Amino acid sequence: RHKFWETQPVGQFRDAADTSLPDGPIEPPTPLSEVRADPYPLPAAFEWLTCDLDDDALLADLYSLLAHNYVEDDENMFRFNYSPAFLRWALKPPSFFRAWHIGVRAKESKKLVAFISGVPARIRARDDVVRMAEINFLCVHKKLRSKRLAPVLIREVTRRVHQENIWQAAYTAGVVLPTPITTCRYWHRSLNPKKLIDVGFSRLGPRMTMSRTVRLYKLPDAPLTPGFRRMELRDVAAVTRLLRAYLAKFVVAPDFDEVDVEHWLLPQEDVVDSYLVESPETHEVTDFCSFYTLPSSVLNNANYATLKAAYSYYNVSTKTPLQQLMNDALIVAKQKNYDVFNALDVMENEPFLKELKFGPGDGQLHYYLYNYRIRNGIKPSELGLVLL
Ligand code: NHW
Ligand code: EN5
Repeated sequence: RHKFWETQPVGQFRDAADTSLPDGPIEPPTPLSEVRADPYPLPAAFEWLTCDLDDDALLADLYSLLAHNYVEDDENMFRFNYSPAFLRWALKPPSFFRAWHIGVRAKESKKLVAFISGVPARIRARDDVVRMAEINFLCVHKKLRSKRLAPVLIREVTRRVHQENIWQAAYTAGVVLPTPITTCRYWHRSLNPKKLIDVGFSRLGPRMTMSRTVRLYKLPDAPLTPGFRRMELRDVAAVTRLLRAYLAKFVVAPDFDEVDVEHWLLPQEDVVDSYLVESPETHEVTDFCSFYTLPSSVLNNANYATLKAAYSYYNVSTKTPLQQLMNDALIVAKQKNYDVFNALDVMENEPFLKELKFGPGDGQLHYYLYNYRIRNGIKPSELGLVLL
């Protein structure tokens, strides 16, 4: 069934019943001298290209490959449209490796036709903090699909990760592979219901009129919580403390330090937004919420070309109830003209999703670890990791 995945150190469907297998690495590291020294062979017309994302022309080529060939929903109505600034942010975190930004181009035309990337991360699984690669943006041009290029890209990124003495990875996919550690559902909160209905993202409910629907999703003009404000550079230490304490509750979560928090959570226009609650009395930072910006192209619609979507990222509440905090996140997203606010049922999200008028989407997101077994998997509520 899975000619490629059967050969890889991942949980195999056939081992699911075996309770003797322990949590942790599936196979041990090999000496670095035994890591294959040269790139895997590509079909003759193609060549590897290590991408320099500081090069605006190369970044534009990557943006365009993904904008035309990356992930679509099951009915091919929408396609993710990661912006160039977002890609630079996602792929250049602290201590990133340029060798993990891997393109494939046509030798003759020099056109970029495929891509895969990794970035380094420390991820904790139970008590074990593991150096991993987060793998993302695997893409093969539509005209080159089903030719077994994806396994070559995956083997090549694996080789380059091994060269850095890293032996585990985390990744997500909308498709089922061997074997998810957990399966999450996307939830959607309409901010601009009329547009969402016009483009086919959502439907008018039974016995609902457009004006009743617009009223249903109405939000206040400004955040309600006193002391709610945008995160700034001076907040990095406080946010790191809040986030580390919170993420400790989950079975699988990133191990963020201040350097990571500055990169992943300091606001960047149209890339990542973070807000916090600073107590008006004590000036203590007590709560935090964040979302990232990932528009989707609207395919085949006469009136609209893109949907502006916010995706819930990391949220921490210690004083302000999480539901109230997320309501303020919806309000600022609405102020900033987002059409929809999306979230997964990870961490403690489930209760507020229902209360704040999110509805379940038709998409799922499966989470995977490479060369790391977690017996029986975990529940979405035990997962403290959000990948982009
Ligand atoms: S998930 C988004 C993936 N990208 C897209 O869906 C974009 C649109 N689709 C495409 O570009 C986020 C192509 O359809 C792709 C497959 C390239 C997906 N993950 O070349 P073939 C990520 O980026 C397996 C893993 O003929 P294709 C995460 C498939 O099961 N494997 O197919 C990426 C089959 O293997 P099997 C996937 O349609 C994580 C084989 O590929 C997959 O032309 C990567 C068929 O290949 C997917 N999303 O190209 C793994 N989709 O065994 C990282 C298909 O079943 C692992 N396949 O026969 C860790 C590595 C690092 C380790 C470090 C220690
Ligand atoms: C790697 N980082 O399917 C990610 N999106 O529900 C790669 N559905 O937008 C893997 N089909 O339900 C990504 N509207 C896997 C996800 C791929 C994209 C995807 C889904 C997630 C999605 C929308 C549109 C469906 C269009 C037809 C959807 C319903 C919204 C409605 C709003 C009002 C309340 C009820 C729900």
